[in-house]
Amino acid sequence: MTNSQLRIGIVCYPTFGGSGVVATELGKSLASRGHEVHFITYSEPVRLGSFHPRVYYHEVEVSKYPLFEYPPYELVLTSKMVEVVRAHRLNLLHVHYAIPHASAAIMAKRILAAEGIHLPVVTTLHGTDITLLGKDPSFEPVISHAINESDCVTAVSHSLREDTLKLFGVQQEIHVVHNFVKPAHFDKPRDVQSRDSLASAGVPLLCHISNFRPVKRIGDVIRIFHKVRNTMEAKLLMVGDGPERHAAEQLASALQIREDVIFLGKVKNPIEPLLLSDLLLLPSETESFGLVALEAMAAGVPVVSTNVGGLPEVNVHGVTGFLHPVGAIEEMAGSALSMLQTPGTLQHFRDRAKAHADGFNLDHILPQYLSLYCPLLPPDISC
Ligand code: GMT
Repeated sequence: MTNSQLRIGIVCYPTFGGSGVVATELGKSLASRGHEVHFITYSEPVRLGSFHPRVYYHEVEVSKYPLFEYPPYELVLTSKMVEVVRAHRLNLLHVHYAIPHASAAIMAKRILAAEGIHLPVVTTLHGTDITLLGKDPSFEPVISHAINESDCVTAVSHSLREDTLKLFGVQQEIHVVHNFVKPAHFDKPRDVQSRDSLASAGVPLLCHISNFRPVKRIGDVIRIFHKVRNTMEAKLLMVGDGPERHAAEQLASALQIREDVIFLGKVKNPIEPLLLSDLLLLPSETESFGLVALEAMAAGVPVVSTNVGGLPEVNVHGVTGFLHPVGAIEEMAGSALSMLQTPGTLQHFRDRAKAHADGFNLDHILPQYLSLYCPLLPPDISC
């Protein structure tokens, strides 16, 4: 095998969601190992940051032609994939999230095949593409087709793999590759000034980070905190924004804890507020993995979460935090208090959370992706 580097296209949602974060960090890491990485998406991925050697960004711009009541994003994305593969002689396309990325990639693969260009497609399933959209019959045939026609399919947890097999007519093997963190991102001293601006010394700071969609059960976050607040002084940091924010603010007012709940809005890098926090609340209805739980743990922040989906593969009950059934507000508040009321106990959980997160170090996960890419690549590509 000679030393030709991989030229890979990565397609993802560029926004704050975990799938975009995972795709972006994976791409940056491949580039830092000498591979050429082309992001194809409708705006610059939020975690891309400044210039990185061997990283390129191709924007997908949808025409505003007046006849289009629904702009055909998937078609424009497909054409962009074809254009970038041709122009940069990509060896592989890795698409994150089934709809519309995997289906567009399969169409691009067909178009290129007609020109004699072989384009392997790796699809990573992230969660809501399967657990929410997958339940909608209007998407089922497209998602099944995209999964079956991909050259390799991965899911971010065993739980998501099981859900995919249950919900879709899938003949493909589905490989589990867990999400990851880069420990270097978390090796920062606590910014005491910022911490003091949120909560006085000795007052615990609880945190929730999400897109504030119904699936995150934002009302439960506020109710759990209310119970904690009834027992001890504490503050809650709400990071993110979305459809449930207004209701959450109203609930906090109704429960008379509004002044102890800080709604920060969207933050580009959630690691910063995590590094100031003492505990993460994640009472989601469903969570294929829960990247924010892993990021919290890597920041030395224990997690009180539900025991759904992939969360038990990340958060270990009684070790890195606690897991309870969906809606078990009393139990989740009790677990939070059991850690927060004794500083020694909290420190044990913090240490174990950080140690456990190291098992999800990008250095362990990247080789798993490379070993899946390798058999799909020409023999002269080093992987
Ligand atoms: O939470 C969402 O709805 C956004 C979605 C995304 O695109 O980031 O999150 C899913 O993918 C993440 C990255 O793999 C997982 O960590 C989240 O658990 C998953 N969300 C759900 O399953 C609800």
